[in-house]
Amino acid sequence: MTEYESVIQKGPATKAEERRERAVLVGVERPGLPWPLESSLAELERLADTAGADVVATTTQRLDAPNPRTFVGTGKADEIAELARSHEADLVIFDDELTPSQQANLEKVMDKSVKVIDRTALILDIFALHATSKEGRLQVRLAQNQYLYPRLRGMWAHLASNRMGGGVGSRFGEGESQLEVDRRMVRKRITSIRRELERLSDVRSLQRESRYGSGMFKVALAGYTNAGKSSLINRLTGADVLSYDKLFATLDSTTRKFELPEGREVTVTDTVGFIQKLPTTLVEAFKSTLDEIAGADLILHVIDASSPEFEGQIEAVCEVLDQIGAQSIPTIATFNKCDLLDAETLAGLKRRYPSARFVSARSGEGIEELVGAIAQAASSADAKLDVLVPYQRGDLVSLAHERCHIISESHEATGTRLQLLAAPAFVSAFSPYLVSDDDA
Ligand SMILES: Nc1nc2c(ncn2[C@@H]2O[C@H](COP(=O)(O)OP(=O)(O)OP(=O)(O)O)[C@@H](O)[C@H]2O)c(=O)[nH]1
Ligand SMILES: [Mg+2]
Repeated sequence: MTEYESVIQKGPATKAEERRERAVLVGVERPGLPWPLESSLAELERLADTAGADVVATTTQRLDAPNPRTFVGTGKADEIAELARSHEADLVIFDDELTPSQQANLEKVMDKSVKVIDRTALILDIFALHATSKEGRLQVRLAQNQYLYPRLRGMWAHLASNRMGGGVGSRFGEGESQLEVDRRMVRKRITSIRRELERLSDVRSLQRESRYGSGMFKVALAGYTNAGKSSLINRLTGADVLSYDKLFATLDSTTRKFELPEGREVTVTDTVGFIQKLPTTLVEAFKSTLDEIAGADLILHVIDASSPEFEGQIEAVCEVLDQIGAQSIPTIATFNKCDLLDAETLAGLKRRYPSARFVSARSGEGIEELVGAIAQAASSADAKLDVLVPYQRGDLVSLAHERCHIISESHEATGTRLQLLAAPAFVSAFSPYLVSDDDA
C-alpha cells in the first residue's frame, strides 16, 4: 500500500475512534454571498463535530476576491499558522473549496503536523464515516479519489517532506516517478469503481423496474441535511430509518410502501440530504442514489421550519434538484418541526407559503393533511384511457381491476371495452389497445 492509499483507506473510517482532533476554522466574507458567514461557519463547526474534530478557534477575513495562491491574503495565512500553533491544532478547515495548489501552498505555511482541508474534504470524510451499503461506500470512494487525484502532488510533497526531513529539493527526483505511479493507480481505481457502480446501478434499476413496474406512484423525500426526512418516512410508513441530530445521518436510500387512505399504494423513498456548497464530485458520485429523486413522480421537499437559515437551505436544495434534473417534478414544500414554532411564527409561514404543508414528524401534527396532498397528487397523475382489450389479454383486464380505477366496462365482440383511470406507469401497457376517437 502506498502512503496515499493509506491516507485514503485509513483516514476517516477510524477517526471517530481516535482522539478527537483540534480544528481551526477559516471563513472568508465576500461580496454577494447568499449565506451569512456566521451561519455558514456554525454549520462548518457542526460538520467538524460530526467528523470527530473540536473547534478550538475560528478566524475570518473580508476579501473582494480570493488570493489565487493561498485563498486568504499572505499575512492572514501566517496569522492562521500562528493561531493553529498556539491552539495546538491538528487541522485547519476552510469553509470554501480550495484549489489543489492553494491547499498545497497553505500547508507549506503551516507547521508540518497541521493538515489543511476544505469543506469538501470534511463532507467527504463524514460521508466515509456514515456509508454503510456497498454502493454507498463505493460512491464515497469514487468521490474521494476524484478529489484526491489533482491533489496528489501536494499530498506527496507533504508526506515526502515529513519522511525526508523536508526542504526544497528533497521533494522531487525519485519521488516524481512515484507520483506518476500513484496518479496512474488512482486513475485506474476511479475507472474500476465507476465500472462497479455502473453494474450496481443496473441491478438497482432492474429492482426499481420490478418495484415500480407495478405502477406505483413514487414519492421521494428530498431536503437539507437534518431537516427530518428520515423522521418523516418513519412517521409515514413505520420504517425504522436511523435518525439523529447529526449532519448526513442518512446516505443510503430506503424505499417503503405506503398505503393511502383510499387503498392505493405508493412508495416513499428517503435519501441523502443536501447542503450548501455540496461538492460537485459528490453529486456526480452519488448519481445513482440521487436518481431515486430524479425518477420520482412527486418530491416532498422537507424543510426545517425551525432553522433560522431555512430560506438559504431551500435555495441550496433547489440548486441540487436542478443539477440532477429534478426541477420539473411536482414538489410539495413540506415544513417540518412545526412543533418547535410558536403559533404566530407558524401563522406567518403559512401566509408566506400558502401552497406548502406544515407538519411535525415528531408530534404527528399535519401528517394527515400531507397524506391527503400526496393522494391528490397521485390521482392527478392518472391518465384517462379508453381501451378495447382483446380476450386473450385477460392479464390486462386483471391489471385494470387490481391497480386502476375503472369507470366503465363492457364486453364487445373482439374484447373487453374499458374506460379507466391509470397511473402513468400503466399507460404503455394499455396503449396498443387504445380506442381512438375514429373507432368509437
Ligand atoms: N422537534 C422536532 N425535531 C425533529 C422533527 N423531525 C426530526 N426532528 C429531529 O431532527 C433531527 C434530524 O432528523 P432526521 O430525520 O435524522 O433528519 P434527516 O433529514 O433525515 O437528516 P440527514 O439524514 O442527516 O440528512 C433528529 O434529531 C430528529 O429527532 C420534528 O418534527 N420536530
Ligand atoms: Mg436522514
